[in-house]
Amino acid sequence: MDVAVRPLRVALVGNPNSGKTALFNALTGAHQKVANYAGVTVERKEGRVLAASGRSMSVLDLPGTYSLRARSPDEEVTRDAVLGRLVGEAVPDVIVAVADATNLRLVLRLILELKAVGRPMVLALNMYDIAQRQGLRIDLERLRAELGVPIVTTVATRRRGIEDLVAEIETAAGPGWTSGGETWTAPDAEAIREAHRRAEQIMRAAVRPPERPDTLTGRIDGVLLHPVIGLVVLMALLFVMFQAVFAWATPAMDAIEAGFGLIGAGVSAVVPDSGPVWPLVQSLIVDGVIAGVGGVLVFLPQIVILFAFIILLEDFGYMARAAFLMDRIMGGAGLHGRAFIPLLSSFACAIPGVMAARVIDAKRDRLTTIMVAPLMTCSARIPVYTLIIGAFIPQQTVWGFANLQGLVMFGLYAAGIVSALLVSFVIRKVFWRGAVEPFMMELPAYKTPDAKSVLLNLWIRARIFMERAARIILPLMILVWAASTFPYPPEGATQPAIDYSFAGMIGHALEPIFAPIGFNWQMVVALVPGMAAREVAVAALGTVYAIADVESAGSLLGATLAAQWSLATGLSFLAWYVFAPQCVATLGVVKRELNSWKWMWVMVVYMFALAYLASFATYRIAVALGGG
Ligand SMILES: Nc1nc2c(ncn2[C@@H]2O[C@H](COP(=O)(O)OP(=O)(O)OP(=O)(O)O)[C@@H](O)[C@H]2O)c(=O)[nH]1
Ligand SMILES: [Mg+2]
Repeated sequence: MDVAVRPLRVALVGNPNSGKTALFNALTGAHQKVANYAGVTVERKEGRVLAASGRSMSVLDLPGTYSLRARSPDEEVTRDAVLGRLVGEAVPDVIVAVADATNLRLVLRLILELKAVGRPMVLALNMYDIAQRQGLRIDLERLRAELGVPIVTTVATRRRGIEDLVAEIETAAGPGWTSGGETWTAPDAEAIREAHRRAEQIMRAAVRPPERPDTLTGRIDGVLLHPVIGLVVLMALLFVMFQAVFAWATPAMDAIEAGFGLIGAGVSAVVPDSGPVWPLVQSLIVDGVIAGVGGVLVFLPQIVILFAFIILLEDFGYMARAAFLMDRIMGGAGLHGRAFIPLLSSFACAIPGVMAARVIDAKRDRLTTIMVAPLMTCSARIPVYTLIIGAFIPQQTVWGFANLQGLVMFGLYAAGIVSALLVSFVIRKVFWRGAVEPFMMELPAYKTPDAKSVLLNLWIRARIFMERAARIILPLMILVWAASTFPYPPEGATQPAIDYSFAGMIGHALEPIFAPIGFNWQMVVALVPGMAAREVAVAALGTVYAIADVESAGSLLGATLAAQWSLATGLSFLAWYVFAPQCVATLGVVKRELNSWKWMWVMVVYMFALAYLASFATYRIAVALGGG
């Protein structure tokens, strides 16, 4: 390729949690996920920068690693990117070693390894603001001399030092490029010891310990990592989170509902309701789009509140502590300590959760984690849970302070967590035995969350939710509406029109399978498109009931369900959604990550079996107790 037009290839390499992604975002204007724990990035991501000189650069953000001697799948990505082993990808022209300036010891060894690769290199001394605040003295000249690489100090989150870094990268690359695969051989034990010695020597020569060491982190940890107090704080945080999801979201949800109600009424008023086509158009808009998509968008405030909590805790640096606290319990259930972050990510969505399992190096531990990740309560379940809780659980205060609906929500999340622990315990017992690896996660220093970055993250979450509504839910709802409307009932039909439609036929055909767990045919109609994405079930229920019974159109779905379903049926539906693998996208990712159809099918079968059993038990018990 013509050297003059080919963009300069730059790879960001460094220890986990050193700010590579923050730097990548600052360089390229991307919005990749940044958070204060190790193992956030598990894939390579590429972005473009235009240097002031007009030269174009292609920047790679990579998973964090301590060494090129990779152990886990995410570290292999980094190693292969550095060595130019990725398919269709050449070796980088410049390696940017990203270092947390407050934590140089470990990264020096990595830098020495990277130097052995022989590419031009620049050291970005990131988190320089924290280093300065602590009074850490780094002799930059000395460090530069010892390492033999140019150094730029950066504060990625404040975009400080970015231009200098770009300029240094250009200088390091020189006018021309030499390409070709790199030969790098893993160092032997003696070479590793030598690198240790060299790193210690450089530390002593160039770094003076801080005048004000970070005692705050230690003091906070004394409380938050305490085996008893720490767990109490963790439980209290979760409790407050679910209370907030219910208590604070209500006004905003009411406003959104009222908004969609107004739009629906407006459409009904504007569109004539006579003629062969107009009533159909009106039904499509009011019963299909508004009852469906609006019925899901109503849950946006809850999603935002839940994520605000999660993002704040992540940025503060609490999540790694929660992982530490849970390690004993998770280890007892046969889960690797590093499974915590993948499982935590699954609260957003099982897909990033399954991918985050790449940080686990032991194959079996990774498999176990992936198999249970979809049991964690993803945000697509929130609309389903909230709808049913709102319809069947009274809005009342228990024990004088707790909101009962919030408690039930807490219980559903707990059910997901407990079942994940139980299933992994069984997987361990049935498929393999042996000790779980000891916990090895670095505890990051506490950081004050940055308001701008929190808001940006929140916005990204909200946008994902709304885009799903537009891309997945809207088209599916048009299908559901059509299937529920056509064919028209025959002359002289006695039942509601929907009974004669395709949807009605499918629902009635499958109803016997679901009757033992208390589901009626309308619910079965909702489950089928709900396989695409869980919240579609809520949208589909909205449409099915809107078409079946005009008076319940739009915002009153909860009230309709409360009138049409027994309490036992409502609870059974909740139990179904705790366990059922109602998401084809997750199954696709599981197949891809494990490279195995077999394990994907094992997941489908075990989750459906659990769902059916749990719903059956819930329904029967509720009926026996008088809830039928
Ligand atoms: N104060 C300060 N915080 C920073 C700076 N750079 C990054 N951070 C914060 O440090 C944490 C880690 O940043 P990331 O960019 O996610 O780190 P990473 O190296 O990509 O981490 P992995 O993907 O897990 O390897 C986040 O909470 C950032 O907001 C910095 O220069 N100063
Ligand atoms: Mg990252």
